[in-house]
Order: sequence, then C-alpha cells, then structure tokens
Amino acid sequence: MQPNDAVLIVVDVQNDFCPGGALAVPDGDAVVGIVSRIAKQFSAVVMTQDWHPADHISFASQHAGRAPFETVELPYGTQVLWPDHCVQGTAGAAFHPGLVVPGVQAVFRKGFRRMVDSYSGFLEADRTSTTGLGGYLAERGLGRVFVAGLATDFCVAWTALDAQALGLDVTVIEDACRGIDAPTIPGGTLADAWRRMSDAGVRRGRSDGLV
Ligand code: VGL
Ligand code: ZN
Repeated sequence: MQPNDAVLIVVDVQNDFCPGGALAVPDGDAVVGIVSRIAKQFSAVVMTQDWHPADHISFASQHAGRAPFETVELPYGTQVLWPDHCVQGTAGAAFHPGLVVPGVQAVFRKGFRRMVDSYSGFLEADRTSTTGLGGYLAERGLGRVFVAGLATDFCVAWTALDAQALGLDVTVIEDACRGIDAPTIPGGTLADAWRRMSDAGVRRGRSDGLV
C-alpha cells in the first residue's frame, strides 16, 4: 500500500480517448488494466472526466472553416481545436468499461463551461475557473500525488503541472499513461510535455516501481 497521504488521480480514461473513440489516443486502452491494478494500492483514488457541452468552444465544428488540430486565439490564449469528443451524457464520455476501480472516491468533471476548455483537472484554460480538486486534496491532507491516464501530453501533463504548482509532491506513472504526440501542434509532442514536467520538478515513475 501507498502511504495515507498519497492519492492516485486517474485522468480521462474515457471511451472517446481510446481506440474507436472520437479523439483516440494511440494505444490508449493499454492504460485500463494497469490503472485498475495499481489503484488497489491507494487508499485515496479520484478520477477526472472530460465533460463538454455539445457546442463546446474547443470543438473545430464550432469554428467555420477550421479543422481539428488547428489552433485559434480565444480570450484566454491559444486553443487547439479538437474533434467533437466527450459530450456530456454520451457513450464517448463514459469511462472505459474495462476500468475497474470500485474504490474511486470522487470524480472531477472539467471542460463543462461552453467558453472555456480544460486540460487540467485543477484549473481550466482561463487559469481562473476551478474544478474544486485542489481544495479537495487539501481538505483530505493528500499531498503526495500520482497521476495516470490520458493523454500524457495534454490532460495528464497539465494536471501534474498544476498539482506541482500547488506545492504537492507529484509523480506521473509513465507506463500508466499514453500520449497524443502531435508534432503539428506547437509544443504538442510527448517529448515537449515531458520536458515541461521535468523542468517543473514532476517525477517520472513506473507502475512496477510503486511496489
Ligand atoms: C484531452 C484534448 C482535449 C485529454 C481532453 O484528456 O488529454 N485532450 N480534451
Ligand atoms: Zn476535451
């Protein structure tokens, strides 16, 4: 077992990010078994769930003449445009059916405000709107954060960086994550994301090293 102040944050292990989904991460479903296995070692487990309205601002379909993986400028900065994905209440937004984590204690939804995207499980892209996860961890005294899920280079990385910025001790479990690795998106490769994380002091762990 991990110590009592450790929490596993399972990021966006949803059908739309797995093969066959609207925004499939290559080999994304490979994390399902690993996460289900390691979750048993944590006395605290929470999940994030990407949860967009059908007309969400991050969808290329909402921007005439624009295609997925292009970028647009929004009031809060540059936004990557995505295929429609994780629409509230749809099968694509549901957790992968193979994810077996009966002990999960809370689910933090994000990206539910039409005009703001959110990769991070803590703070949305306007860097102001919160999900409540930071307060939840603080109130429970969970200062040792382990992050797994999808996608390494977007929602996992942003979640890990925000946890680190809150002063928590953060480890990303590398083999329990898979990335999009998009070289056409500025700063969008897996290597770019790992560089940002290691520069910030995020640790890089492996599921077999957790014991
Ligand atoms: C994600 C792009 C858009 C993710 C979510 O979970 O990494 N990526 N929405
Ligand atoms: Zn999304």
